[in-house]
Amino acid sequence: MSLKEETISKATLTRKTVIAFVCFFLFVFAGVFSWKWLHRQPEQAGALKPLRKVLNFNEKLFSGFVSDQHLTKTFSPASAAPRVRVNGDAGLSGSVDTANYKLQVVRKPGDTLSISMEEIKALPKTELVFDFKCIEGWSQVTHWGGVSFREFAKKYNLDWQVHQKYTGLQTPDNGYYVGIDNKSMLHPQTMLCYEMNGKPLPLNQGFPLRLIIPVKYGIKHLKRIGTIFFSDSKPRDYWYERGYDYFSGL
Ligand SMILES: Nc1nc2c(c(=O)[nH]1)N[C@H]1C(S)=C(S)[C@@H](COP(=O)(O)O)O[C@H]1N2
Ligand SMILES: [Mo]
Repeated sequence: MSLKEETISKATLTRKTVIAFVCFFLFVFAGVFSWKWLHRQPEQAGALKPLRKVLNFNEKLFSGFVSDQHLTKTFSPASAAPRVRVNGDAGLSGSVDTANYKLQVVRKPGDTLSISMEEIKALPKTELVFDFKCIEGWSQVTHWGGVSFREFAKKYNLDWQVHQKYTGLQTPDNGYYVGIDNKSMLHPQTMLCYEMNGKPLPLNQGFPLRLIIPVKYGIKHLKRIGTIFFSDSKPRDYWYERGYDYFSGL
């Protein structure tokens, strides 16, 4: 292939140069203008409204991919980290009244089940070793044990409850709270977890009971569950209120 040199007139050169400069300044202007416009927009749940709209659109798109057939990759217990990273302590201040701890499950307003840890531990136990991912950018292979939420819901006849769109979970002091779509709650690997590396959960990692939900980022794995409830509208969510994605799926 030979490159052909082309001679153009001075007028053409001037015209092309002018067009290039006009385009350049138009793009800069459009960029600055869009940026200013964006920052004049009102906030919705901690995020500027147009950005929140994008997050909501992504949620619609990606929630279609949550499926019982897609299991999180699992590892051998030997490959789990012996020292598990601790992150986030909202809702964990204060002590737990271990002797009297009961999980509260609101079947409907005014009808709440109180379930002891003994009752929860009597249910079939499952274990999971998987790569736990935090939205801040770290991940770690960790080993958890508990009862699958599906199994738990079946045992306590929460049938029509889990057919509502969402489950809400909160710490006993309401300091941390999450809302999760029930398709993800009923994923076969989602569990109410009471063990880490074969031992009871440490206090700062959710003792006596936490959520492990591998189809979601760490922010949804609520530590120290006080109350569980169900609803067709989105339950309030700690990080959503601070501008993060509600769905936070993987
Ligand atoms: N109660 C409570 N649960 C929480 C948090 C928190 O601040 N409070 N932080 C979340 C976040 S951001 C992450 S990454 C995981 C971390 O779990 P770990 O401390 O066991 O590693 O817990 C989640 N659950
Ligand atoms: Mo996180």
